[in-house]
Amino acid sequence: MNSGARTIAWKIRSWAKNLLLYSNIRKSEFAMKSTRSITAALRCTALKTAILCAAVFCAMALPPRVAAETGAKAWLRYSALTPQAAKSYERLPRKTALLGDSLVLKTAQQELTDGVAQMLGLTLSSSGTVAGDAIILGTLNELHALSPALHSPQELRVDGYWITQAKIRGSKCLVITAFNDRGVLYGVFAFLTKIALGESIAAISEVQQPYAPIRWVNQWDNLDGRIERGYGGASIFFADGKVRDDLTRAGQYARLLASIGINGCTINNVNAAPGVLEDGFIAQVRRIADAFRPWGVQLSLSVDLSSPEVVGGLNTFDPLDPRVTEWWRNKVGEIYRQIPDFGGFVVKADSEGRSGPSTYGRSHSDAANVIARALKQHGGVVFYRAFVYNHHLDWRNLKNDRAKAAYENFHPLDGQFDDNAIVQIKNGPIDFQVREPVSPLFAGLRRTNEAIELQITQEYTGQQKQLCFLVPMWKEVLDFDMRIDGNSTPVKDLVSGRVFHRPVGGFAGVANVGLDENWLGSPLAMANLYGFGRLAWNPNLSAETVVDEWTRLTFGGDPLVVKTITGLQLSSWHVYESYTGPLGAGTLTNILGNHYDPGPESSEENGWGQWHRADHNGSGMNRTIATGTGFIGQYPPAVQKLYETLADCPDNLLLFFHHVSYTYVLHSGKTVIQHVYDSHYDGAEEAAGFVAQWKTLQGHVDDERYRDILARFEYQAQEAVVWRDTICNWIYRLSGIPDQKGRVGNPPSH
Ligand code: GCV
Repeated sequence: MNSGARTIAWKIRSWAKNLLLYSNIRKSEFAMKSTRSITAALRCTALKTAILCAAVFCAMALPPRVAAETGAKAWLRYSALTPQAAKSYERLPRKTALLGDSLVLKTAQQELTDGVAQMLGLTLSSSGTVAGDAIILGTLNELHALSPALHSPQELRVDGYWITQAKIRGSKCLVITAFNDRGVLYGVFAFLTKIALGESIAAISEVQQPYAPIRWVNQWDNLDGRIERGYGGASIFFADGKVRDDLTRAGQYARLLASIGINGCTINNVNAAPGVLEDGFIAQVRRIADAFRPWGVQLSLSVDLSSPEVVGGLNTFDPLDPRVTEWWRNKVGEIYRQIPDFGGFVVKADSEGRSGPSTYGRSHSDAANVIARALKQHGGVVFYRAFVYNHHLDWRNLKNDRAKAAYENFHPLDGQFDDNAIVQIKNGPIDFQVREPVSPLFAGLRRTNEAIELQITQEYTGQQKQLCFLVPMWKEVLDFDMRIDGNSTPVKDLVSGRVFHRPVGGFAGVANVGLDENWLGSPLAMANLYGFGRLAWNPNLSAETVVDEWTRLTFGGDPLVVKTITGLQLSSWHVYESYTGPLGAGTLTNILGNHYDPGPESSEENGWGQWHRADHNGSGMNRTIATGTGFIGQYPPAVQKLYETLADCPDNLLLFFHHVSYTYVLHSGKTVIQHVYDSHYDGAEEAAGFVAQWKTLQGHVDDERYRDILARFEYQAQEAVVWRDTICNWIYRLSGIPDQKGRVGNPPSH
């Protein structure tokens, strides 16, 4: 086959592949049938010839192609700069000098050498000494030995770095220094990012410090290789009950994480298999830690509280039993012997059927502390999840409220957790819904370390099949001011430990990347992983800055591409919310099933407590102090005031806090029912608009990602209509109030 024929064959294959992708997403009978019939048709020679001719025509009509990309490199593409852009870096020293020989420093040096070679076409030699112009990589301590007069403009904290120009022993040097080796690696990534974004480094002197020490991701991987709420393929760590033989992807993942400042990764599901602590399994896990280590990513494990009994063979797992204390101490000792930089444990207890301290009438702090004490001498931490609630609540009792559970369980224990225990709190009081208020527990712990748990994997927000850029949501949460004692106390300052001067705290993101080449299943969803890392490093960054950086790094700097993709990403949360759960109703999905399709009826008449309380007259949970569940009373007074009255409560959380009639008039001037109708129709229209916007990028984005994303947008547009019609018809049936615009219940005739 000559190259022209190969190109045409490739085009046909990629059309068929695209169709398959579409059918995979939709999984509808229709799409499957079309795929099968098209595949069959392709076997017919006459048709083949016709399609080949059509393909030639189309290929000629198409704009020039951009080089193919799989998305595997994510934001670390290191694309070659144009000669003109590369010119501004021509003064870069051609040599690196490494002050130290740790694994992480060597990784930093290699990354710098690779990045500069790929982007600028320059070869950096390496040297242990500084003689002549050089890029110097090393900690501040090492640097001072070389150049005592050099002082960072700010005192560097753990993981913080300083990039500057300096004259050292008469030579012009570029210095990337930090408090610790990992900080040097972070400095290198930041430096390479500047080159990738075409930023000037001529007079660089920049200090960056992380907002909080804890910047971790959690993976919900099961040992059999499946991932709970994972939408990007099978586990990169486990298969068939064992750690995978090939851990290449684990190392690549650690590199991605390090590039955005993430320093820890919990590798297994919080619904933990006790088997992870069995003798023999630790030796397997050690191989994953080895893959993480060059990138400064600490490995941690989710553990089940019953492990002393199930794995250890004791007849109890009572956290106050001395045999249990001893068991944890020995087990932790064994782990650190094999994994000296082990990070610690994550615990989900007494929640959704997991075992917990309630079995013995003990408290969550008793359970956390027995593990924390075992970890303490090794420098490890335990994350104890506040996601504890009764999923057998009596739905008939209007005073019952799942939202109250985290505060009720943990606020009374404030001050009773050890200093290396961290209470990990989901951003909202329910469960990663498309919109929730912030969890009041953030303000309810003054003498306890906290971390915020954000969900990168889009469980309730479109499962990566639909676009939902979550950074704007996370920004609202992190910036939300709790007004504790009348002072400015935003959530970001509470979780980072700044408000109450806690020794440790920060951010945990549920990531769930998988073996799919592009990690999360969808190229655009990677903006959420990137955004999580960037906000964990600096929650003061704006959503606009984050998405602009991510887009340029992931797709290049074509102005049309940047404008279009940033626009799509920034509008996507609002659009998704408008057709899946406006006015704070929560994601009105099938909560007993896939958490994806519309299923408003599944929320009611069961004990899970994700109730919306919609009936014939109105909708919403009454959580007021005056007449409702009293949930609002868990907030500090200024926040109570914001939500307690209908007059003050913002429209976008109205149904979370209040039960109102369908004819209640919102601040916007619309009735609740008309808002619900309009919001769904507007949202579906905007989702359809995503397709048209994306199509303007044909030829500006490589074909692979262009087609993949186009198929996803086309699918999303259809799903938005399904959501719109399901929810609007459901609420119309309930309320009997027609849509003023005559759309609901009257589909346009074809
Ligand atoms: C890992 C929700 C999810 C579960 C998840 C749980 C949790 O209920 O649907 O899949 O379990 O949260 O965060 O523990």
